Amino acid sequence: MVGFFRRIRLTASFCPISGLLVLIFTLIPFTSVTAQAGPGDGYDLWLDYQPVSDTALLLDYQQQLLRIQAPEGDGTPRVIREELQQGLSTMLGREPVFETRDASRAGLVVMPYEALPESLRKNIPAPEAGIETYRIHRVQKGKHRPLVVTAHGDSGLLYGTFHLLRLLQMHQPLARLDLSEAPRTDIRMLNHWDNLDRTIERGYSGFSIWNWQTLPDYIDPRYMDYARANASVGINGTALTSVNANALILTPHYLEKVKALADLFRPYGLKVYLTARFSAPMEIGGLSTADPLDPGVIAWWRQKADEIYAMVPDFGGFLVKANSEGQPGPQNYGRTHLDGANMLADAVAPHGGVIMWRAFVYSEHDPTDRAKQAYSEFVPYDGKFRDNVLLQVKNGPIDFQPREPFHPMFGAMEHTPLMMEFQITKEYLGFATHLVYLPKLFEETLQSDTYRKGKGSTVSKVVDGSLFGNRLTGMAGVSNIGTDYNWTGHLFGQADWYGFGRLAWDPDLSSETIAGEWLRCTFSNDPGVIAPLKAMMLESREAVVNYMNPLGLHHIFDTGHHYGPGPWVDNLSRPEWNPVYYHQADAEGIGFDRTATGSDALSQYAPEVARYFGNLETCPEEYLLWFHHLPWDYPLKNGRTLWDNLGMKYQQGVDQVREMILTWESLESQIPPERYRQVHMLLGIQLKEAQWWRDACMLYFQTFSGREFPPEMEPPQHTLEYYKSLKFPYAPGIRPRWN
Ligand code: GCW
Repeated sequence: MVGFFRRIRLTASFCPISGLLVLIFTLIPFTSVTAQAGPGDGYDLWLDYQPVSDTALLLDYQQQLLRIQAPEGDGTPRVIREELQQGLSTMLGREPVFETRDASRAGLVVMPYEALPESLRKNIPAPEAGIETYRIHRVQKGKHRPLVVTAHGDSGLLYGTFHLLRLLQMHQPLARLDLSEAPRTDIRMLNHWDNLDRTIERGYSGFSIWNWQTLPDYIDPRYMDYARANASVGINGTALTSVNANALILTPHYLEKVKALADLFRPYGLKVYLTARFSAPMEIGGLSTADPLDPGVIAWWRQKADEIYAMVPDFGGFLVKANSEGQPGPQNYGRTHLDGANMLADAVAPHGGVIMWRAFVYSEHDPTDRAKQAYSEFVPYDGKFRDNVLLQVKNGPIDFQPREPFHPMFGAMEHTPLMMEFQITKEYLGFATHLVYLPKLFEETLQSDTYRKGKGSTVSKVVDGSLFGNRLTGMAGVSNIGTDYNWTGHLFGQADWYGFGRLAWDPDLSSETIAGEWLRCTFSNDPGVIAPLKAMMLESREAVVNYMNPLGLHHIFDTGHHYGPGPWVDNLSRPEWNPVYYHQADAEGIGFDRTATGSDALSQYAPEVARYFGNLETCPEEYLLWFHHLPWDYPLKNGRTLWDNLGMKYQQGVDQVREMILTWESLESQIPPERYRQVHMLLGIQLKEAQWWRDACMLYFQTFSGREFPPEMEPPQHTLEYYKSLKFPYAPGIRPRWN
């Protein structure tokens, strides 16, 4: 709300009389709607623009930045001016003045490159081509030496403005600034798994922020703050609805609401996308088939696309989950994924739209290793998709586990743009209750080497299109946002949203850099706060791997809700839904053999990668049980048995959470009390759940290994029967019904 309310408060300072009235109005929402609002509540995300405390720096900023020349007019120019006013007045303690007449007095110039006066332009290198690129340059020559933010398009100016504000939040000097930025991917988007009844599949921070009931007439201020937050990290797309799609979103009644959101988001450079239910022509169109080769179906989708584009001219396109986990798709009619994707692509092509076709498919009728199925299904179609189709591929071959090797499709489809899909919401990482800094996980995937064009063929280069010269590129993140006051439930979950955006912009950014930025913008510039918190965040990902799925274990979660351990579950209808399918524990040992003696999933990687993971000498221990089935007494690098190491890893995860708690407690005096208490309580839950994971998994695996726990491990707190008896029918995030 701050974006909205702060703007109102700022207006007050210009006119004392209206100021009084405004004050009355602002008090109402603060006391009624937002009863818990206050310092440290987290609503402002990384945009809370703390006053600059360093006096010398403050003076410098005030001298340079309080007279501004900025574009006039509505839309993005208005957003830019508002953001500058909000950010600068709060950080610098004084209202900036927008120069409309004498631009030569402006210390800060935010203008399109083409509109800069010649005297400035000759001293500033042009930004790279593109409407989203920008340059921030402090002019060094001539009488007038402003700081200039310039771009070829509105979006670039907006992104440059946010970048400048971030630099100020991070207390960076301005004197010699010269930086040039261009996004490395075209589509940088959030995927909301939000249902029309406002529940969120795998959502752990409240309900959907889209209030479909009151749209299009009631505009929640959150919508704008959502768009601002996304724009501030360069996110330029949002798929509003779940991939387990409901066809109703494509009816006129809902499209009016979609249009309202699209109109609001446009000035922030944020495009709207929708999920397309493949059977929509039957469910809302009255057709008797949804066969993608049927002329009536083809015409229906074309007409539907025309209808949407008439309302939302910059509509992004459709995101599709087809023939996956019970969703309808072209295979229901004996057609292929290729037929389905291309048919939809033709419908949106005349309007410049794209189709993001998800590669998350595995079949209950296919007895081969689930990890192999998407590759087998899609790779043969390489080069056959229309130009406006992207395949959206999850980071790993199973499903958003705490650790997976990169998906073998990355690098295997030279002629098809592959879009990365990360999960920002923590379905398999402790929900919104656990502090797990995800950019560390994202970075691990992006920096993995596919070896498809020799050493250095990283996944990041597949995603940004540079490895094969793909024209269209993108990255999607499954959103962790809901109606919780601080958006993400856990304050540190905001770092995952932030970090996703930053990595979509530049897939080679380091997770450490991102953590530093987020901490400075969210907490403080005090190195005594940043250093310990950054270390804690960077360590947190390995901690969750250790206490949930160490040494390459995966998918041993309790079923359905995926809350807590369930390695014993073996009674689900589909074999690959059962955790026992993934760990394969028996009296001899544990692990999934994906080498040539097993499922041979390794053969889907480049030979160098296959050899690396396949050879026990070189396979990193983090991936051991992902690729190999090994005896309990197999010696690991430290000379101890696999069994002992398993217990030691689980214990290490628990100890790491204890360390995180100590770190947090050591900073109590430097963190706003509300924020301190909230994170502290959540860390307490994380510790309990880490112990639960350790005890439940080790007791269960002991029934196979028959060995004593290693001395390093604390004894379990309960029996295996106790852990097995735990049931959580109301754990959050499960879809109300499968469509
Ligand atoms: O991770 C699994 C989830 C499903 C999800 C599916 C998918 C939207 O358990 O809830 O459905 O993946 O990605 O399609």
